[in-house]
Amino acid sequence: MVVSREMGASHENDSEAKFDALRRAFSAALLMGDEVAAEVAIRDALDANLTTAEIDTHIVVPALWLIGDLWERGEIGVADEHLATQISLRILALQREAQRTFRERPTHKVMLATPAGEAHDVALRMVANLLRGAGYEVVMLGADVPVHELAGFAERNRPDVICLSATMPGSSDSVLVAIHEIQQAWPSATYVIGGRDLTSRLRSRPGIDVCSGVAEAVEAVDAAVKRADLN
Ligand code: B12
Repeated sequence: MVVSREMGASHENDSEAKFDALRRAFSAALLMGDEVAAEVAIRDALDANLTTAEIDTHIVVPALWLIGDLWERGEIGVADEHLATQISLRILALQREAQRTFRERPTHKVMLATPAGEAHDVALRMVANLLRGAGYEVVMLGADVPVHELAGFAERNRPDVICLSATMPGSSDSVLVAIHEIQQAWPSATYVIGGRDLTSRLRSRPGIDVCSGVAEAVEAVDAAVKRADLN
């Protein structure tokens, strides 16, 4: 028992060391605007059999947060931040190519968007990747979508689950307005939502699951779909 606990701890240390090395390599590549080095870091992560959720959570997300902190402190410029974001978005595409898709849940459709005024959609793109990998049919509308468009699109396309994200102050109000409008047009959907402005203000309630990280998305959508299937 003692031995297996020690082995468990050393396995965790190994994983942490692996995440740490890859996170440093990826962050350095973003800071230098070196797309090739960024891709090498992510290919190393894929070769080390890290899952998409692990790569997002332990490598790409902290690197982007670091970029944001340096940008806020004026240590890097807007162009550096934009380049880091573009490289990260290309990395998500690379992950998507590398991903094997299991068609386990092909009959369920998930729609993703950020409401009008919210430009931050990297987290949702990660969620889209994870859901595709899990076999969901994914409809990614992207950022800054007017509320009436979201409602109309949902009514026409009938998603089972809708994922929304809110980063900027005030965006969670837009998310709540969007949910209200969509519910009028298409009442059958349930919601999985996240983003720093939401998690600081809202808690999960029936029909709306508030997640703090992209790695929670598949489980939350699975649970939402299961509840809907039972009804
Ligand atoms: C990239 C970036 C941009 C890009 C976005 C491009 C894009 N396609 O998304 C651009 C250049 C457009 C941008 C614009 C702006 N930005 Co900006 N941006 C960032 C940056 C550097 C990274 C954001 C990011 O992608 N993070 C990685 C993602 C994966 O993590 P995350 O969003 O934090 O999400 C986590 C959770 O919240 C959760 N999650 C989020 N959504 C969802 C959804 C679901 C369904 C689930 C399950 C989970 C989930 O999962 C993630 C963790 O696993 C951040 C820095 C930071 N600390 O985040 C600043 C940051 C968010 N931006 C900021 C600012 C101020 C702006 C601008 C106002 C700048 C300006 N003066 O123009 C504009 C506002 C635009 C707008 N109206 O929305 C501030 C926000 C401060 C605040 N809250 O008040 C930050 C924090 C930078 C800073 N430190 O000052 N930005």
